[in-house]
Amino acid sequence: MMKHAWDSYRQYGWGHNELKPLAKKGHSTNIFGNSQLGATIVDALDTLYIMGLHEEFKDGQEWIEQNLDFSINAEVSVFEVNIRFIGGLLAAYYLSGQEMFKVKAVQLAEKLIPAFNTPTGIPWAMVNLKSGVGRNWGWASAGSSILAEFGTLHMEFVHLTYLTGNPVYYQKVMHIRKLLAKMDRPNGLYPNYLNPRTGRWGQHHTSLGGLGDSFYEYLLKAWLMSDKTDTEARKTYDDAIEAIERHLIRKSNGGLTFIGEWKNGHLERKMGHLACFAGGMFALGADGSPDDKAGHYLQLGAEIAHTCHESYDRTVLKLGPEAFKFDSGLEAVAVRQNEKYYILRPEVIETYWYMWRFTHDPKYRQWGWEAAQAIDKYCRVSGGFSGVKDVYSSNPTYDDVQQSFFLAETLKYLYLLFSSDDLMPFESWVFNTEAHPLPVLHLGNITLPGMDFYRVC
Ligand code: DMJ
Repeated sequence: MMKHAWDSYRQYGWGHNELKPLAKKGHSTNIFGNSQLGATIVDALDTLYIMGLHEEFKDGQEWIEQNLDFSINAEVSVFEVNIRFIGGLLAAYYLSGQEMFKVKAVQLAEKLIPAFNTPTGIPWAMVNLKSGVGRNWGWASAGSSILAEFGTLHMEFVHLTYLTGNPVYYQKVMHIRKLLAKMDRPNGLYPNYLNPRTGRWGQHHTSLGGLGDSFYEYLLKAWLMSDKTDTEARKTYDDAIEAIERHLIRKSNGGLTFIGEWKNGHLERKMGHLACFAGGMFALGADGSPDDKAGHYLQLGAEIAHTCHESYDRTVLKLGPEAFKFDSGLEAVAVRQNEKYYILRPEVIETYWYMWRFTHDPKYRQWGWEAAQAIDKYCRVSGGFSGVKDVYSSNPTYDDVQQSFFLAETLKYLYLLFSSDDLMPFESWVFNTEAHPLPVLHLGNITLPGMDFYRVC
């Protein structure tokens, strides 16, 4: 499947950000600006490496060496470029040892730094790579920045400081952490919106799915990546998850545990496909959780995995919808037409993989295999893989996009699910939110440059 996805992109979309597998031409969205940054190449590199597809990796490396240039007039998403490009380049560097990847990652990071020029230091959602001018999405509440966007920079930025000795990256993300720590949280929950001019929360919406998800993931992973020395991150994660469990996690009448969305004091009984990643996160965070709750969190991870599997199993295509409800007799099914699509997302398979590593219960491989077969049956077309618009229709139409995260995440997690545990072991690697592996930093007594800055402030 990886060969088909890559070869198709190589043939029809090379250098474009993504591929339109039916039209057989390049594709891009506004997260990458009006640019041809080869997002699929950068996102796929480490998957190719891990799978031993070295010729393809070399091909991608050459393209990056010769063509990837960030001095362009393009307005890009700071979050997306960080998790896909900086994450992808850093992982390619750590796996292959090729300095060029590190150099490109640092060049790109320099282009993102102007996004932090706001009155609070909370970055804008978008930045123009040439002018450095930043702004926020028009749709975000009251000009706010998004929690899952400004809260998903930590892993990559700590590595940038570690690799370059330049304290700036570390200081930028630690500043965000300190600012959040000082703020009041309604019911202990972090709202998804924060205004970077005023430093005030926007609408009080909280989600473990879209707009919130990877903020929580990065708290846990900051701790793991620091060889469990960043106890401040761990404590912040534990407190946040406790509040989420109290206010957002419920059991349906049919016994399915789900994660709802908190909207101005009201729980919406709807779970997004994106929130399914949390099963894996709970399992990953079980060890080290307070008050001997490791068993509880592993169980919670298993329950979320089960619910998300049900969301796949209750469809015609055996692929999960974008969002599913737990209301008026309906359980784990999408209601609205515009929530019935599947765009090759990885989160459910990601959770199967973490659950497999921690339990070795064969049902996770079984479920992963079902998903792989369904993707191959319903999403494979002659020009690659496409998302589908309705997982409840036996005759679905295609969206004609091969997302770069399909190669970065979905296929990587599937491969790892069927590999032995000593491939990319958790003792040595932590995966960023785009599934790019970064090594655990065994710093011992060494402090990162910039840490002192925060000690004295
Ligand atoms: C990916 O880009 C990342 O996993 C992100 O954190 C959330 N969504 C997509 C895939 O669904």
